[in-house]
Amino acid sequence: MTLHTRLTTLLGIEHPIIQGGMAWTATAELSAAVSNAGGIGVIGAGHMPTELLREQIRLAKTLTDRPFGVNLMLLTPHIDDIVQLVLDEHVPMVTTGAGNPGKYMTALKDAGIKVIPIVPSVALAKRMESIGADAIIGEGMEAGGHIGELTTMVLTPQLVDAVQIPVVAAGGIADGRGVAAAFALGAEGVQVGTRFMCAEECTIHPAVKDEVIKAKDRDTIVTGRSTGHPVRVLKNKLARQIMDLDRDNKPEEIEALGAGKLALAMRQGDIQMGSLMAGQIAAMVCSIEPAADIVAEMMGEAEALMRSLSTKFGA
Ligand code: TUI
Repeated sequence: MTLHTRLTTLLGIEHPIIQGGMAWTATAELSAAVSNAGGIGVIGAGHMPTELLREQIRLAKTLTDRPFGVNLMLLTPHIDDIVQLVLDEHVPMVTTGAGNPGKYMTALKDAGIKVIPIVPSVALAKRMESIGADAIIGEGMEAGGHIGELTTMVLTPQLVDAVQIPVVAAGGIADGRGVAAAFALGAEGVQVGTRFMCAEECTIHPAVKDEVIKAKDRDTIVTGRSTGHPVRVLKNKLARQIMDLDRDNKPEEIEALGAGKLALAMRQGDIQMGSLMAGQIAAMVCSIEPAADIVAEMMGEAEALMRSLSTKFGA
């Protein structure tokens, strides 16, 4: 059995796994490794300067012949330049996060780019389908980084019922059980972020990988609710300081304190004052492995599990 779905056909990939386009984390090296493994890697543009992203895209093209993507983080002030760059570089696919990509949809589609918005709600999913999205990623609040309000378990089947385009489940998925569960809910693919933080090819600071591996079930927290942009992170000194400011309802001070802190963690390895964005499933990420092993293990487990479930419960 291989899990071929409308998503694998749409993207021309072997396995229905999208690697989360994590800012300062999902670099060309990781993305190319996931694409080479038969999933699709996604470079996280985040707040990256345009020229650096251009280098990353070109590096990915040297590391893989397979399709890869770029995640457009819509809150970044120079997002217009970033969109122009992905058009100029003929990136095969984009995911979008932290906003509504409607303004860019026509230009991206006209360039032949597959557009897969990440949505936290049914309403936004329907809007995205109506303006031509190729698929949607429904991200539950188990995920790391900027999140919505609904869980993956609750969001995924509602999206599947609400739209005709393929639905990809995200948030809380790091092994074959998560993949099989997503398929049971009607998803045609999964997006995986936190587990790929601990891929060998992921270039984040090793101290952050250690924190993910050490994390237990209750070690993440949602900070910054008062800013309107809640963010799930591993608990550390920065997270406690932001929680204090949240309690005192000081969103401007949170924005100021948070600036630059993701790169401080991921690139410089400051695990106390850096922003350790990671999902709840960090608790189940226990080792550093090549991206190809992660993809093969997750898909193998999912296929075996689905087979054994149908034996156990099938007619
Ligand atoms: O985008 C993400 N995760 C992210 S982005 C990021 S960088 C950042 N740093 C600090 C504050 C905010 C962002 C770190 N992690 N995931 C995809 C995602 N998108 N999750 C939720 C959403 C979302 C939320 C609201 C998408 C659309 C949306 O629409 C609002 C609207 O305009 O309708």
